[in-house]
Amino acid sequence: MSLWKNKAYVNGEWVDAASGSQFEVKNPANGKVLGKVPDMNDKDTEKALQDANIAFKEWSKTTGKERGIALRKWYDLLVQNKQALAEILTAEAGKPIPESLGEVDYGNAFLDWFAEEARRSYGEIVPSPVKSKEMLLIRQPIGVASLITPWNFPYAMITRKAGAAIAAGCTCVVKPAEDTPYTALAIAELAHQAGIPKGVYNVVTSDRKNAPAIGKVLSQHPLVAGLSFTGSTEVGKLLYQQCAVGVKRIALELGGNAPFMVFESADIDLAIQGAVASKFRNCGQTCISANRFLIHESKYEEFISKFSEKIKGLKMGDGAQPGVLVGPLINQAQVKKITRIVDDAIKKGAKVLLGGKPAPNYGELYYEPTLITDITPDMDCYLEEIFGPVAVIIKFKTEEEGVEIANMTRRGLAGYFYTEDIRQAWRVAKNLEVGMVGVNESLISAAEAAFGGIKESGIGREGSKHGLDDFSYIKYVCFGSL
Ligand code: TXE
Repeated sequence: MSLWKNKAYVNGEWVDAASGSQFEVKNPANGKVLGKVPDMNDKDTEKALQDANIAFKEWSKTTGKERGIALRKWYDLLVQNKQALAEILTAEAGKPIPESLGEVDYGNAFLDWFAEEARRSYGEIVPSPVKSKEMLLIRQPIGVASLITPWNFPYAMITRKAGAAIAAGCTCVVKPAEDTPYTALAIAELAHQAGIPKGVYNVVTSDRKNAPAIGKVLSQHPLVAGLSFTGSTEVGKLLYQQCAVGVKRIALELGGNAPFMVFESADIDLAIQGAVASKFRNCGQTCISANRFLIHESKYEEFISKFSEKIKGLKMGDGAQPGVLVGPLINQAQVKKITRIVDDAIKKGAKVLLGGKPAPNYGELYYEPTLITDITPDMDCYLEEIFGPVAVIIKFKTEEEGVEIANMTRRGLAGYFYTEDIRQAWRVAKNLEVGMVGVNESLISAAEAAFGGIKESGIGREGSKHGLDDFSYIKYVCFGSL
């Protein structure tokens, strides 16, 4: 059966919007319409929440082992359908096929991980201060979870959240990004085939214009216990406020402004390899992508010259074509954003060494891999998450100065640095104001590790044993007169 589904998935059924409205989804590589899916609204979302709430009554009574078995069946089907899932992902998100295959592996790892963690949701027996009482702390699922996901990792952001929610005993309503609903629906088809009970995993699709109304329901409806969101800081802050009204749980992953530092003793070839992977993966549209390259003055010229050579060799094009390493941006809004950020830097005195403009010969949504130097703190590229194939380089003289520059941002998701000095490695790892650090490594994500940020990059951790925390609460049970 095809994994391309043109309907939303609610309560185990494939459904249209009650209004019958649909919206088009396009392939960013060539602008071709991939199909139409339901343009749902707040009322459709409310119905999904009600179904999820009914399902919660049964699902929350299952054992961790039973939930693990269910997740494992789903995982097995996702693994078997890896190629087809990656093709859907590339068609709607534009990333090269090898990257999509990597994302499917990465995303599946969360179901694998949480299938096991479901059985390890331990509580505690607390030594009582008095003989007449026994005290226990047990973990319980919070209830119905709202999951709002972005387009840059349309597969893994869903499995990372839904895997944790379902393992904890919650049911969920997912609202995928308007650019990439097909991946979410393909995952739903395989949930269905795997026998995930109706109402446990629901997908509500909508165009951008309905997202605010749906977001309001998903953060404020009385049946919602908590919300997990990955996306922009702007929308994250809004959802945080909305969740505050009903004192709902919230987990936010809001992107970063990662420093990528190269110190005096660094293995420069290793650093270049890491720099290319970190910056140009998914055309730079990754929340943990290197945003500012901070290079020690002793390595500056060498880094720029070697990095430039690598960038020149990156093949741009449709991610479905073999050998392509840099695909299109996701939509016009992102092209405009990148153009604004680069133009602002140029206007304020930055020097463009490579690229620096859109690449319309390839298609409407392509932007040339870009390298810019002479960056100053007043430039947008210094302060903002770039989210495109644009590398900006800053020179520093001392470790202290480098770390200070690295921390001069309101964001704190990931940070990377390259050094062969073990004392420096420990110092800098502790001093960077981020939630995740790569030391001589730029690909750090794993289901086993805790993913998340500090400052305005968000709250909560996904993956690892902490991944269940946002979807469970601790209940204190006191037995008297035993
Ligand atoms: O994000 P939005 P956009 C950053 C990145 C990018 C910028 C803008 O810097 O350039 O954000 O991207 C849904 N209530 N990241 O505009 O709007 C939307 O439908 C509820 C970083 O695409 O935040 C989609 O499902 N939901 C990031 C999701 O929010 C709303 C990933 C993300 O879209 C909503 C993506 C509302 N009012 C962008 N408005 C990361 N952390 O990796 C929109 N949405």
